[in-house]
Amino acid sequence: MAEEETLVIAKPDAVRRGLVGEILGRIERKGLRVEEMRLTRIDRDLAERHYAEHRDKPFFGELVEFITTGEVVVARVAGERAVSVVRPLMGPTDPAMAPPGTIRGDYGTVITENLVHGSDSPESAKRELDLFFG
Ligand code: 3AN
Repeated sequence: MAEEETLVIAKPDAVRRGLVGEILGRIERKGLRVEEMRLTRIDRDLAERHYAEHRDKPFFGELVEFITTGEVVVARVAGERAVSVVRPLMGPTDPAMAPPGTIRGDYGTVITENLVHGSDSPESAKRELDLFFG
């Protein structure tokens, strides 16, 4: 058994479009648990810390801009291999290329507005969970 925790964020596009239940429902039906969650707004400072690894990327400004445009739902999700299990449920970063059956593949077309964030490693998960729930 490899019980893990990961951070899931339903991004502002998901909240605006009423897709929070759909996103968290898919994660729950897969067999993971939502252990803590809240509707919140991410301010610029927190967004820049959360996305620190992308600071030098050309899309950094757009990324921070978008995640701060509206309310998000942040969730602490736990279960067997939770970090690895959430990623394929989300689908690839670009929704236009994401296969049907994934969250991004079923609901998105625009790379910035890709509905959901999930930590990409156990180390990122720990850092991100500390930022949002520490
Ligand atoms: P993922 O969310 O699939 O782990 P990352 O960590 O590579 O993707 O990128 C973080 C976020 O940055 C993505 N969720 C997406 O919103 C944005 N992003 C990544 N690549 C691009 C890009 N080429 N152009 C615009 N935004 C991007």
